[in-house]
Amino acid sequence: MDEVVAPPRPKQETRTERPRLWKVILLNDDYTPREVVVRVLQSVFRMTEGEALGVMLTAHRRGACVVAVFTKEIAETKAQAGLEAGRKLGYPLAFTTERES
Ligand code: TYC
Repeated sequence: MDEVVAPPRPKQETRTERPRLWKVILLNDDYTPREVVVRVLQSVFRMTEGEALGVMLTAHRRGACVVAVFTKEIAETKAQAGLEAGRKLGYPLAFTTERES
């Protein structure tokens, strides 16, 4: 049987762009109790108590701390959820989002 050799296929350019990532940043304030910050970080960002304590202390000492990195929509949703969790308890806990790189 004759062998049929397929002609080489033209190379296809496939460019897969990496999704841009956004940081969720916790901001320090003078009113929210430390335990509240830790509790909100644990519930909204699924952190262990130790992780949450570290992030809270960094924000407390330096003014802000990156909590986590997500795609834009998830970062904004998480920041809003953190803000609402603090507000529900009567505190002005604040988060912002910032594009990474
Ligand atoms: N600075 C607050 C206090 O002394 C605690 C705190 C830490 C608040 C981090 C917000 O993002 C924050 N009670």
